[in-house]
Amino acid sequence: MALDALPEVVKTERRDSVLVVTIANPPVNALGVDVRRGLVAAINAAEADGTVAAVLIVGAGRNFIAGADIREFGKPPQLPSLPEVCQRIENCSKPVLAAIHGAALGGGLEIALAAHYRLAVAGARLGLPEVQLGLLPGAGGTQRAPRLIGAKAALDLILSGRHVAPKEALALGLIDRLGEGTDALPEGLAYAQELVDAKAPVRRTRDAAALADRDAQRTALEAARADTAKKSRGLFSPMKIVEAVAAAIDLPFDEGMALERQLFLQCVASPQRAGLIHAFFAEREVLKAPETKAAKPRPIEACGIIGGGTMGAGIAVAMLDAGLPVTMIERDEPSLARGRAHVEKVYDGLVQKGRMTTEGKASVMARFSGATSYGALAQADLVVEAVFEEMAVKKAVFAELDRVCKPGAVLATNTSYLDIDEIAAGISRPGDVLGLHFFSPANIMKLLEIVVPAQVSADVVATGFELAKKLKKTPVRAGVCDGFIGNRILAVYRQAADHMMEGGASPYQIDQALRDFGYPMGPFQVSDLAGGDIGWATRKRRAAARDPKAPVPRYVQIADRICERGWFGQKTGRGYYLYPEGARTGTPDPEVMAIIEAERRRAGITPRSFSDEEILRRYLAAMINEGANVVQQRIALRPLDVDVTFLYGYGFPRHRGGPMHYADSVGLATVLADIREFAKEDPLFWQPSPLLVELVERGADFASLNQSE
Ligand code: T1G
Ligand code: NAD
Repeated sequence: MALDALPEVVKTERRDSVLVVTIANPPVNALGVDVRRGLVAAINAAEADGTVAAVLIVGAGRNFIAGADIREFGKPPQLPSLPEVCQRIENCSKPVLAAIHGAALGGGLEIALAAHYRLAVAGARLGLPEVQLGLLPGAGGTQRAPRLIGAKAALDLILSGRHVAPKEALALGLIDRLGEGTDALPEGLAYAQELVDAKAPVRRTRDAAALADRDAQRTALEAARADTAKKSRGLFSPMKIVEAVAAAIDLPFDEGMALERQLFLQCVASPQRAGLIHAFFAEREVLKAPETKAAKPRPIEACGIIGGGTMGAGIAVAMLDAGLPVTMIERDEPSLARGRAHVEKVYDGLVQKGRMTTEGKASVMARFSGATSYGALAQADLVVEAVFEEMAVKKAVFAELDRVCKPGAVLATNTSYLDIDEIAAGISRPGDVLGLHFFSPANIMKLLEIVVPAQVSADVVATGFELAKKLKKTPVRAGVCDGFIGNRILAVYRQAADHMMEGGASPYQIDQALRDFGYPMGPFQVSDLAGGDIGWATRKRRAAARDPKAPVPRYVQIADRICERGWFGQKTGRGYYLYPEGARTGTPDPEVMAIIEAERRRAGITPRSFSDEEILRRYLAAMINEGANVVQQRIALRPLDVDVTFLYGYGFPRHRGGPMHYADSVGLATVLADIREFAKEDPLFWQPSPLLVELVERGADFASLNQSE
């Protein structure tokens, strides 16, 4: 392929005797088939042109190359493959230099490793993050990186997927030179000319000798193997990575490459790859809400928080961590002092751990102020209310905010369940009211539900998304209903768990089944962590609001019996589990089992056994079914919004992609059949979602509803 016939995404230009090859495939120069073909053609052309002495590869735009085109996975492969492209570069008879700026990740770093010389400028990020997609570096990364930097460093890079900055890359031996400036092209040209003037030889990474001391390399490998066995918790690709690097130590290069290919294709075929790649794209798609496309966010320079309790303090820390000034309002001085203490406690903890200096803490706390009079919020751009979960208290707070806040201020509530339309309707500027539902601990949990009331202006919603970006949160747009997306669905699958517990399964078996599925904790452990009293308050509120004419759903009273004893979980030393001396991991409690057996007798239930498999089917069917209702009622825009909510807010195992993606992987017809089976014993609880029924009838899946509007 002549240079003038190259695909648009690869451009070439001569600079004296250097052929500059520029990858220009926005947005991140992913190595799609055209880029691969263009790269091979460019190397062929350089090889054939006697006046070319060296080749310089650079990326256009913000990045060098962000890797293989992830969208191509799962589709029929197109040649040349990336390993072949890398082989072509490495086999070039003229020095090839890669000059890196921005991201050189995955296949992007593998291209650079196949080159003979590497330079990086300030701000570059180098890494092999394939493990985060359920994959392994499949274009020589597991064979070339160890030869260049040794097995230990290579395994750390590939198993963690972390990005390294240029200085560390130089120290590791990943690159040969640090660019002085930030523009890779002139830095690369200067280095290439230097190589030409010095008649520098080609230097194939396949021949690098960092693995020479085989024993030391094997020791590092065995340590990584043991560590991976302990830490990979059911993940497929980590152990494949260890096997591939073992080949780099034990096998000749080409045999190692062949084994890498086999292991790579096994990872591609694994459902975990599909789940992790779905999560990768879903967490980017959630940012694309109608309002963020339609409107510009309002400025956010100064923030206010009403309430300095568990959530108010956590939200204040999240804002302070983002560099924002925060004013906290509390009812009275003692409460304000408590609120400030909650905030300071977080930073004191960091200072104690040596992760912050006292000066650092002082400069952060300098942006924190507190008051008991709302007047202090007159200049706030955005205020988040986090007071008691009572409508009257919240309405009183919003009346105050309406009185004192400047025009254009965004007035947000952190309510978990209350009707935000009702709160908005109570003030003169309902268009400025938004739900910002943080999760506890608010300075840690990544999820932020952006709850959109009926009267809100689009730029207010866009401001919520902008705040999420500043706070490094993952925002999900949610409609107004009882519990929005997450807590609404949680309430349903928690009931399914309670039904199984009353029906004969122990809470400890249920928790174990969910941990085996990949959750860090089961539902009863989560209840003990969050505090049983919160759920109890919600159940009481719901019972009081229940429509007496509506059919009475099955109600399991076990949790109430436990809460009546004041056993709220970790904070009271016992809940479903016992937590001797403040232990974080609980032990099963025979007294709880006694309560459960008593409740079964009271409810006239003869307990039966549940297999782990059935526990999972019921628990996930309840989650998926209510997820479908939430999508159908447009509380969630798409199934992927439900997935991201559960990945970032409820511990759903990332490699399974989220409940709706998981449902597609199981088959919606199977899920529906299960629900219809379960409905035979409890038709009131197990009502198939009309959306689920419709999709099964149409032979469609949830993924078909994820296309951007
Ligand atoms: N392929 C396809 N699309 C990609 C992509 C990729 N590799 N990387 C990013 N995008 C899209 C992304 O979906 C978004 O699209 C847009 O680019 C901007 O991304 C054989 C097997 C590079 C650090 O894992 O980490 O190589 O939403 O919003 O915050 O060994 O993107 O605009 O439509 O994230 O500036 C390994 C993945 C691949 C790196 C930039 N590479 N990317 O972050 O922008 S596997 C990775 C990132 C591989 C080989 C193997 C980040 C970034 P849209 P963005 P950003
Ligand atoms: P909390 O009881 O820990 O704190 C509430 C704080 O509000 C108290 O410090 C109280 O003094 C203060 N307050 C009450 N009335 C006030 C007023 N009129 N003016 C100023 N301050 C006032 O409660 P929390 O757990 O932080 O919950 C706060 C809100 O966040 C609730 O709406 C809750 O539903 C919601 N929420 C809680 C969680 C959670 O896990 N705790 C998670 C998400 C959302």
